[in-house]
Amino acid sequence: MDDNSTLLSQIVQPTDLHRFSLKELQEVAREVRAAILDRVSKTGGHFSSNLGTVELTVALYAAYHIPPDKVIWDTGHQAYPHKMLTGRLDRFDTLRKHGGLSGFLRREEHELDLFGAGHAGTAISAALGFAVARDRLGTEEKVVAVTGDAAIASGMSWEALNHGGDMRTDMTVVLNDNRMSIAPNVGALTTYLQRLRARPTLQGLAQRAKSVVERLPSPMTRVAAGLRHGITHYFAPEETGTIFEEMGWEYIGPVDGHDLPTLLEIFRNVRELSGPTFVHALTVKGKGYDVAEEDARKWHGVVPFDVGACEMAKAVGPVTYTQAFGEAAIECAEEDERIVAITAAMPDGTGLTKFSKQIPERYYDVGIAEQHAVTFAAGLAAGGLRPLCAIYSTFLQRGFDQVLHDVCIQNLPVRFFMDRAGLVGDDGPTHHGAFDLSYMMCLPNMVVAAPRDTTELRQMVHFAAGYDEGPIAVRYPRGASDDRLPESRTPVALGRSEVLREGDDILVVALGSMVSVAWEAAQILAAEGIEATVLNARFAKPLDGDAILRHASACGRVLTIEENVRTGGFGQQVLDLLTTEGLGAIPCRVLALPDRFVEHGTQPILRSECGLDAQSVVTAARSLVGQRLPRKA
Ligand SMILES: Cc1ncc(C[n+]2csc(CCOP(=O)(O)OP(=O)(O)O)c2C)c(N)n1
Repeated sequence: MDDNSTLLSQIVQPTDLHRFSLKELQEVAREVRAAILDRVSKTGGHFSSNLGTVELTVALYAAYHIPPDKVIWDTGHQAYPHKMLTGRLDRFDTLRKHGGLSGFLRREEHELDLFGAGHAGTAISAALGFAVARDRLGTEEKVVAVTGDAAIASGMSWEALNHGGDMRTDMTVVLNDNRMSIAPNVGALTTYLQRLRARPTLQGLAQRAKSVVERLPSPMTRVAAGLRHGITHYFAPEETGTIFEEMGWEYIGPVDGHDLPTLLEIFRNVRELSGPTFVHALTVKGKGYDVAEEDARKWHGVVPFDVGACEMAKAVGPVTYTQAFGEAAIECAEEDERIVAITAAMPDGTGLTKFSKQIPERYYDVGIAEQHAVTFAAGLAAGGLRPLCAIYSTFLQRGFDQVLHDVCIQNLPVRFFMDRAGLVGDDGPTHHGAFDLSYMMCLPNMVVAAPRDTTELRQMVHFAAGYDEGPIAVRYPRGASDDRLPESRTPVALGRSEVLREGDDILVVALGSMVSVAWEAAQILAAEGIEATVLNARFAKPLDGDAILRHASACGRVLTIEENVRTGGFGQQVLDLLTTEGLGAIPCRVLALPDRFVEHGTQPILRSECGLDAQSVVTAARSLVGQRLPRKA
């Protein structure tokens, strides 16, 4: 596929497609699909969603004039064809690698990544913004939002449809309906879209209209042929209006999203329309690669794989935090009938798939609806149940007001499990869980804990499940834990830390994923004659004030380390404690994520770049130990 003679390799911008014939465009689509297979099988990344958007993207980009026309993609994980048709094919070997192409959309990466994405449900709102800006600024380009059948179920998509349908703004929404979220899609809207899917496709109608036209006497033929286009593209006569039409959007569909000639004709016609238009395209996730079509869930995101063998390497290795949570959640539910589990469209990612199979009656997948998930959990708690609300750190950002207003003010016993806390790696800035300590610790009533490893996570899940006093959040990173830490275990108790090692020279207070880093640094320091006390904080809120103050005064120097932004984070709470309690003169250093968005790359690269590795702790500790101690009063 590196052959410069391919049509795809000649395309540097979407308008290059305009010079191709239909047959050549079909060849371009074939080449895009082959390139996805070739590149993603080597780099890993999002796979089946991208195989589903090939024809859609080629047809859109051939029918519209981009630029100045604008296509805004939702989430961005299905926009690899877009990247390939905007001159980035030759950089695909760097996909999701440090310094390479992002797996999502970034305005910094390309001028046709018009609106950054990574979280679902933003495209229709953003496109409406572009359309209104166009109208106010007096330009005439067309604006299209492409969204998925799971993303469109999110609240924000409906807020935007509601607004756009009422404003009558000229824009188009293309619904890429493959019936899948990452897992099978859920919800009443899915059932409704299913009913729309069952209607004859426009291609089917076109076929029917064609046969009617052909059977008409010849004088009628020309008139009828002229009408055929209108008949087939603007209504399905036997049906009532769709919900989209009721909301002010011209509904066009359903249309086979892999039928390039029809898609082209439809998009060329839609481009000539004005007002809010909604195109419903039916696609197949994983299209063109059999095993991915059969199991789009497994092939949603892939590690490098052997194309011929159609098989991904099985992940072998220690238990991940996600698995540990999933297993502990089941144990807790078996012990307490009141326990229910909630996910927002991430059963596999949060580890709840096993729970959903074993205890289906107490499992709720609410779709991409994090805000609802939180308030639903609050309602369940107020109603007497004990919800485990498992949402990635980054996606829970969506539900901040719900955590504050519905959970914390009412002090309800909702248990949050924030997977992917800290640096997640290849997904980059939209997905790093860099803020949850700050946004959870600032809330009255909220308890915040972070385990040092998967065994401690299990302990914390059990602790949280039995904590009836109010809300509690447990945050843990992507992947598996470091098992080099000492095996001795003490029970988890509210606001109590654990001393892993004692030394006189410096106190290192570490939280969660950073405990093993602190431990490793302490071994290096010991070899240099610097003895550190390593405290596994366990709770960021409430802090174990007694232990921190006691060891801080004994050691005379304090270093904190956490995988969260510095501002409003764990270290700042420790500094505040020391100052308030009269130990403000002790030399301290806070190691935390910087006040900037961290790019994508592997977790070890990013952690070391951000100064959150053992070497950085060693350097900081050496410098603190080298500082003169404050004179004793
Ligand atoms: C707010 C938010 N929650 C969850 C996710 C995780 N996520 C990424 S893609 C995806 C499924 C998207 O499905 P759909 O919109 O139908 O697109 P498809 O992949 O099927 O093309 C989910 C849940 C996310 N990106 N953003």
